[in-house]
Amino acid sequence: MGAVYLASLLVLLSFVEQSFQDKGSTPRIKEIVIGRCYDYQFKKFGLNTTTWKNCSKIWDALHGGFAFKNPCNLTFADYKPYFDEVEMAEIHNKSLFWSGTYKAVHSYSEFDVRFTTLEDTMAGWIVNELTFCGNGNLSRNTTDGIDYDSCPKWSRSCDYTTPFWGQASKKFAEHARGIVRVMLNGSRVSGDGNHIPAYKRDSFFGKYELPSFQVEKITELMIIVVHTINGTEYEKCGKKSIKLLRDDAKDRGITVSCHDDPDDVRHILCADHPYSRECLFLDEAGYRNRTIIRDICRNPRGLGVSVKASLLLITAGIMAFLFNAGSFK
Ligand code: NFD
Repeated sequence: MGAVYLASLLVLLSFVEQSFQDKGSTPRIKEIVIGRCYDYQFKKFGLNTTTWKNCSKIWDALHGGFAFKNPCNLTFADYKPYFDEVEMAEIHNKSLFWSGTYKAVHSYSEFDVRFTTLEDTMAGWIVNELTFCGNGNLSRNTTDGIDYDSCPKWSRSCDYTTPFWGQASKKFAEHARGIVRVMLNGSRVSGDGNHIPAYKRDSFFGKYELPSFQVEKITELMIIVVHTINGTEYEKCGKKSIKLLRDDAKDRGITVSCHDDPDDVRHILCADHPYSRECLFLDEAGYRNRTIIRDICRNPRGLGVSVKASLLLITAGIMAFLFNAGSFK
């Protein structure tokens, strides 16, 4: 009898543990969404409000997708009105995908300046980092149908974020054209320090983005592998899961190139670690493995030439001015 009681208790505890997490929907989500929606359009399209979309309509479409519903029963169809309302344009040679590199990728893209991530599109920008779920038991008379107390913890039987983010990922990939980039983490570790593959077929990138590329409209998949500064390099181009990605992309007929810690990415990541070996561009033996900085700073002959050229130009300018001033008298 005791054993049966204990077993039931364990099942109940695991159910509670699986079904709920502490965090509920983001407070004031309606105001945040409408504010972000107008702010995005103001930044993108300027003051010409005639081109702006109606953000209350966008909120209604998003809210209608999950409010008053059991979050575990959502499907892609629930959020279709939101994606129809927001729309998405084709992205030529600028789309940037990522897996396990959230912080690095957004420093690199710089809100659409260099590259465009899903979070830089209107569909992703509006809700990025917000939590939202509904609850089928909430009253239609006294509540807005949003559960602010708790949203389900992820489990295979209740994956309430995929109907939104899986669909956003799919749409984003469908709109990529020309060169597409993906930034992967060659030093990826879990919370308890164990190595995680840089590319996983069951990640959003592997499951919804790679399979949704319009292959005939993609000229190249550029894989960018970054490594944690001062961290362990578990994976590099052509090895382990990065080789698997190359093979998966090639099987789809996509041309692939791969780059380990390219300089432009390294310069950005190094802003936070200026004195580490990688950021001083020193190799394992302590030798500088690049010459750009030394060439500019330590070339007195080059500097002398440019100073002389500037002096000559200034002198010529003064003489021309004096000559003109004289001829106008
Ligand atoms: P990641 P990824 N269940 O770093 N995207 O390839 C739940 F609930 O491993 C953007 O999977 O890379 N959450 C966003 C999960 C979200 C699960 C999703 C899971 N099984 C996808 N797996 C976004 N902006 O929030 C992962 N997550 C969560 C697009 C996890 O919390 C982007 O265009 C992590 O914060 C990008 O190219 C986030 O999803 C690619 O898919 C990303 O996990 C990144 O998805």
